Amino acid sequence: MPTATHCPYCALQCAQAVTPTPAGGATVAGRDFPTSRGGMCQKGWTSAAVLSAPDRLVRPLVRDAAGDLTEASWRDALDLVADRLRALRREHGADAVAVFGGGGLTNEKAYQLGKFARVALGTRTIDYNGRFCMSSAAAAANRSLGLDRGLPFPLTDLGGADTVLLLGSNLAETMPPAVTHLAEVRERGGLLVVDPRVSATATLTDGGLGIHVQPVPGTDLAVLLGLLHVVVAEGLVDTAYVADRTEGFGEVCRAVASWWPERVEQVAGVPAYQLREVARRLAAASPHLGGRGAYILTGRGVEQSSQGTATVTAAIDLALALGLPGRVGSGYGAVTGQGNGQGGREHGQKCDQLPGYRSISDPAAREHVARVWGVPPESLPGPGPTAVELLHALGTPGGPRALLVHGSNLVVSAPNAHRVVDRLRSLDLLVVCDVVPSETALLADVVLPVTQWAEEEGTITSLEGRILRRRKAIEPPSGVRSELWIWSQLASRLHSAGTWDVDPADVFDELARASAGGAADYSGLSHARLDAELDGLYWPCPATPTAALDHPGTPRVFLDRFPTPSGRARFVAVDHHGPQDVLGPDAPVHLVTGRVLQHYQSGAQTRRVAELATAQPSPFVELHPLLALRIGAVDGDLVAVTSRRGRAVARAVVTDGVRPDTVFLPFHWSGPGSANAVTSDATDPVSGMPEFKVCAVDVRLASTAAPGSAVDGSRGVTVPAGGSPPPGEDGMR
Ligand SMILES: Nc1nc2c(c(=O)[nH]1)N[C@H]1C(S)=C(S)[C@@H](COP(=O)(O)OP(=O)(O)OC[C@H]3O[C@@H](n4cnc5c(=O)[nH]c(N)nc54)[C@H](O)[C@@H]3O)O[C@H]1N2
Ligand SMILES: Nc1nc2c(c(=O)[nH]1)N[C@H]1C(S)=C(S)[C@@H](COP(=O)(O)OP(=O)(O)OC[C@H]3O[C@@H](n4cnc5c(=O)[nH]c(N)nc54)[C@H](O)[C@@H]3O)O[C@H]1N2
Ligand code: SF4
Ligand SMILES: [Mo]
Repeated sequence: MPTATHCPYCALQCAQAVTPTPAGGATVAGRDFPTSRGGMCQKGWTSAAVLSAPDRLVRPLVRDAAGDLTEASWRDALDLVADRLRALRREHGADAVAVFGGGGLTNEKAYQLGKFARVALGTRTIDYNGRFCMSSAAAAANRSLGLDRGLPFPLTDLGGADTVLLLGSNLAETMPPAVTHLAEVRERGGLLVVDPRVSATATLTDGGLGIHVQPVPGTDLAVLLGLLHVVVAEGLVDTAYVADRTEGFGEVCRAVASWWPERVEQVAGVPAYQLREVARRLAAASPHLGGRGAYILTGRGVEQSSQGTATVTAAIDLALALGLPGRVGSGYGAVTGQGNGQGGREHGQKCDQLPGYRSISDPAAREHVARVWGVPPESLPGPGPTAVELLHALGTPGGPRALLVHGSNLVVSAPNAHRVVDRLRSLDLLVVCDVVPSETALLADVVLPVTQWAEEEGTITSLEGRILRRRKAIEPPSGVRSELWIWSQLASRLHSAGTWDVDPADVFDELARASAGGAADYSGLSHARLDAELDGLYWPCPATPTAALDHPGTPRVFLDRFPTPSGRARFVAVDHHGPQDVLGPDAPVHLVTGRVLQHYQSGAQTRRVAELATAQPSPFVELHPLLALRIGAVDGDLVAVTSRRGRAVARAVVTDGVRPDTVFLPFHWSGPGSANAVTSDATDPVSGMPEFKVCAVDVRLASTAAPGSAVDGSRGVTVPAGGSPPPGEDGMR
């Protein structure tokens, strides 16, 4: 019997039917669902292969005296971790133990990890890879709209609009099945794509189906200020909406006055006539001028910047001026990335947050959550450092001495990777929970093999804020354990207060209680209720006095009011400065980074799937024919991309799909082709988001460049091959 579940990878959470095979693996088929419409991308179709990766971790590994990772029993591995955590805590204080989580963890795990950090470890030092992903969009939406739900409307609503403006999102490669929801908009000629590359998504505008705007990398904020300038100058503002539903427009009006299109053209390289055309198209699609509706959506291309929060703020300001948010058929949204990128940012993995999207600095929130956890509110630590600050502090005087990693492959995915590897190596204790020997796991002192995706029960909150059941379809290898079990074991060894459930349904019930009354309220939900609702339910979904009147969930938020103190959305004035890593004679070319269809993130999972690895076997760099000519490179040559921090060597793909002043490098690989050896770890002052997308580089043939060093996790490691673990003691392995 197939089990109804959802894809292990991105936030679209395509619906799957997973059937176990007699050999211990599984087959995966598409299943009808509103967002994926039965479809999947190549990663989804091949996702079962990760379950039986040849080097799947099936036993705990502990680094021995010779420096090799060798097998250990669960009892020994957990005793070792607990003993060392206790000692470090005694010597250096609770904050010396740091935790790094992931947006791929289920809601149950994300919640329990936040609780484990605050209650069992008592540390404030916790953050997660969502800082690299959703933090700018979240910070801007919270500030301007009072709430951060990536898409505050169902994805299927897009089909009814005249225009969709996609800012720095390559949906056609990062969520291919979602492109079906743009079909009607394209038929109306209304797809507007802003990307410095001719991405797969930009080509969807070809043939009169829309407009591709190709700015200089890192100048989107100027483009948005220019668009709002045109809207104001040409009298296209929805004045009734601005008066009824917003505040602060006057200041924004003044701020955009100096961003006339010809000035934007100078800064961003976008023709003034094109800016006017885009602004007019958006306005004509807006309801107040009789249009069917317009959407403005942001992706990582504009968010992963040192002015990411400001850029999203400008996108929201533009949407507010046109009267889009909180109207059926129009709106602003951020396209959330990781499988549980939405739920993973609601329940306490963030450094300043408690479950239900509550602030850890809010006395009432601390009181409520502490009661659910059975601990005194004053025992909860305060806010900690954001991800990049946390990573930079590792092993420094006064910084954390230990790090626990759950669901992130930092060595490949964190910015300025050489610095990160350096910091990881300086730790007294690195513990990594993973399903495969990722580059980060290979650096660890202790590696704990965990269950994944189709091997466990749980819930995921998709990019629309829709809570879905992830179900167990196959038995995990006998040596692996769920992270819920690992935390309960460690909590008991650390003599922690509180209860540590291991059944995901029980953990969900506790999460629901902890979230009650918060912005992301799940208190009306349970695994049982979600099992009865095959398409899931949207939050907020609060508990009601009687089950007969269950709350139906909230597909569209903001329809009546914005959850700000005044009930109005806030215009916030911002200004453009540009990326922090500026071009110079040593680094005259823009590097932009991003994704390809076949690989997921650090590639830890997809590089292990034969079909995907064959389709995209190695790192490559896209460069324009003019730049290729200048450095004497042809297709397939090895090219060195060098920044002020490091370099990557990758195969040249010569294409006029990038600007002559820009190269593109995907970040899915480690070793000599690691994009993050090159990227900048400058961060956004509001969100802490690193400037992944744009930095300054020198580009030349590898044979003529100075030698560099590769980023990888090797530390003289021997990883035992997978297989059945030896019998353990007391049922523990
Ligand atoms: N295939 C695949 N799909 C994925 C993932 C994956 O790793 N692989 N990851 C998932 C996750 S976690 C995320 S966050 C999403 C990300 O989804 P997207 O945001 O769609 O993905 P990216 O490729 O990171 O960036 C999108 C585009 O930004 C452009 N860009 C770069 N610099 C700039 C700039 O300065 N301005 C503008 N306007 N655009 C710029 C790039 O050229 C790229 O085409 O994808 C999800 N889906
Ligand atoms: N240059 C550049 N760098 C980027 C980006 C970019 O656009 N450009 N994008 C950034 C973004 S948006 C993101 S989201 C990050 C993502 O980058 P990472 O945080 O590295 O994310 P993944 O590669 O998904 O790593 C997840 C790890 O968890 C493991 N895993 C899977 N399931 C489980 C589980 O249930 N429990 C545990 N413990 N482990 C599990 C996987 O095997 C894998 O090793 O990369 C960021 N880095
Ligand atoms: S689009 Fe995302 S959720 Fe859908 S199959 Fe591909 S990776 Fe999985
Ligand atoms: Mo992401």
